[in-house]
Amino acid sequence: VLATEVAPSSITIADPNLLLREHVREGLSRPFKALSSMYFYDDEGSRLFQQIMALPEYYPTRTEFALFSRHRAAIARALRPQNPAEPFFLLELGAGDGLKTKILLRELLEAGADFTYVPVDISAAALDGLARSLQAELPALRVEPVVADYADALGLMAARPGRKAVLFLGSNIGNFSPEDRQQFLQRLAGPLTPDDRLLIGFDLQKDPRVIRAAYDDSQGVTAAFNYNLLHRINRELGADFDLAHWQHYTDYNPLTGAVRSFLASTRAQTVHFAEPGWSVDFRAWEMIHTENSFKFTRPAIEGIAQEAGLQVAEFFTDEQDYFADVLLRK
Ligand code: AVI
Repeated sequence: VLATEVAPSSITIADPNLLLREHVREGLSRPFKALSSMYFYDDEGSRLFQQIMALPEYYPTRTEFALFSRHRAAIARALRPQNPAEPFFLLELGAGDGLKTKILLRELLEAGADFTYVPVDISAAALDGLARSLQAELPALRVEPVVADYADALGLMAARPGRKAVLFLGSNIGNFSPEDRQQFLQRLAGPLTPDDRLLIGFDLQKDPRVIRAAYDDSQGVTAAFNYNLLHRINRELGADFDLAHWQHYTDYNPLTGAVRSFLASTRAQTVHFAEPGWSVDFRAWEMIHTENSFKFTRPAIEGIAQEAGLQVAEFFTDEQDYFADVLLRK
């Protein structure tokens, strides 16, 4: 199975680093410097994220996996059409390695559902690995992988006629700012019909120490994941970030539910870019905000759904109420 590449938006890109360069230029000229976590996921970043998911402190992945095992039959029932002969697309945004999705795919195949699995991910390497493992483990499955970012995936979905069940798992929803999240959900909900279904993974608020440890693990893998953004910028934009003078810093605010990750400049320094005349000054302990990972409550999720024109049809949780996979519909 070959992954289909979708060119970002409708721009013709002669320079493959154009989007990153424009993003970095804009983000590092703000009064509070910021870069999007979307750029974490080059091939090395995706590999590091696979490592994060296996860390003892990083509870979301194994919790959602346990949740899927616990509710596999009910989730499959909720996503597939009532009429078992009706074909549908199972689209997964940000599919990654698809580990927990395989539980659902197996359940649907065993129940004789007629569906095509469309995993969408920004990393071609992650998607190729997934396609290969699916071919080996579930040879009867119809798979159509697509390499695309979320914006393109939304366009792709709107253009694909037929009944859809859309998966957006792993608390990827938590990585949006509240404004971007609402915009994304509205665009996602727009083309859905009342027959379509949406399953979104939300990480729930819990002991703040548990949350904080998940984003500052003892082996330093999350730090390496954050630093990889600077390695990427050095490589792709010819910058000279000296990693000896940057630190990974994370905080969790239990009042807002926001985990925020930063790269802290440990001294005053100037970073140069390949483009002539482009450099950026950093004060000692100035931060680059690199990621949000929001944690939610059930009432907040209901409010978020309502604002996007969606209703909560079912709310699946694990034994500890750490994580929720929420079934939404129009
Ligand atoms: C992909 N996303 C849901 C992860 C999260 O938990 O926000 C990314 C991550 N960042 C640090 N650790 C994991």
